[in-house]
Amino acid sequence: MKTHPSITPFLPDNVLSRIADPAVQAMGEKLLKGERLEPNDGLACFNTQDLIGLGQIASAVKQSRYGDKAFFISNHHLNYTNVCENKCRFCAFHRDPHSEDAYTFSPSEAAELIARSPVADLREIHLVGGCHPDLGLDYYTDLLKALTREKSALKLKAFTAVEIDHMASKAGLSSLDCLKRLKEAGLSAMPGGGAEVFSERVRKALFPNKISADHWLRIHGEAHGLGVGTNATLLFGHMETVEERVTHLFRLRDQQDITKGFRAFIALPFHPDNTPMSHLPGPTGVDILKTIATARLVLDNIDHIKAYWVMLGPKLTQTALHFGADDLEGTIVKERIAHQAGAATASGLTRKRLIELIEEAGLVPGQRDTFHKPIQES
Ligand code: V47
Repeated sequence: MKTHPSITPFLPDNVLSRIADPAVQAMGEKLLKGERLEPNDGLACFNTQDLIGLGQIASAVKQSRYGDKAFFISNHHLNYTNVCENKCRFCAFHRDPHSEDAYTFSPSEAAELIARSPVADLREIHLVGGCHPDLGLDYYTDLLKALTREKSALKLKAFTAVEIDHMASKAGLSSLDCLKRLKEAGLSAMPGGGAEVFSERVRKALFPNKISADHWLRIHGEAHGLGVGTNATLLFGHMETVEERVTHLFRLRDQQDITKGFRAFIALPFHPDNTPMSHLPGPTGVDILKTIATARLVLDNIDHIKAYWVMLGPKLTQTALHFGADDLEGTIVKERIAHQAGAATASGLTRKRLIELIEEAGLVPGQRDTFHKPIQES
């Protein structure tokens, strides 16, 4: 089955013959023939010492699709509440309802925050929060309605599968019916959070109160069936094995073969500060680049691979754009989840700075919308 566009023009002559690791070389040859990778290829990506060879192949695949372009969006991340009953061990963001710094924005407060957004050409609100024990479905639909601007280019990418499951079970609805209600209220797309790593072993240890991999994938499949495109993530660099990362990527690829609604994949490097795992170092730069390159090669049916500047930092983000990533997320304005866990990046970046980051990396910036459609510059 051929899935990759030809990467031949983008792989300089003799690159494959100069790749030191025979497993990476064999993988490059498969891709040149348009063949799909298998799990043992995914493992070879993680186990190789030849980071540059792996990166050259991943970058050739990226270039075959997008040339020298790299994409970004003018968006605003809004976390409507930090109250969460799941209490995941990797998370520094969640609070108990009565904690001093617990907060929940009312729909009108959220609308007010967005009205004051510093992003002039706002195209997307990325809206996620904790699983609050006391909010009913009306709160979520009112929130979407309060943020919807009729006849506007502004789109709402809202609620992870974990939040959808939470609000559906509290309302006594199926996740599918809940998604229908949210779509009617203005939901355009879903973010990729809450997937963590598809491993029961890790789930039991780190996020036992969260939905399982099967459940997360089922809700995304349901959204795809309703025409709501979604993203996918992998939280890595804590206690998971490389085998578990590979399984995660192949489960996403299998789901996408069936329901076809994933637009982008985002690898989320674990940030340990203020979590019960603060003794861990988080993944290295090499590990982050390998994970992004591997995602580009394995996820041949997911168009976009994001280098999330908030969690990578600007310099590694620029590098990742040469290791298979084609998108660096957006202006964001006020990021909280990674920053509570020690991210040292700015809380948001201007459109101008995102453009500079891409140009400094030797690439051509392209502004996009939520659906990854290019926006013509005015
Ligand atoms: O769901 C939580 C993860 C996610 C930590 O879909 C952590 O376009 C690292 O999903 N260290 C939120 N990661 C971020 C996210 C996202 C970001 C940008 C774009 C999109 C998109 C999605 O971050 C959470 C969780 O999986 N997370 N704690 C931590 N300590």
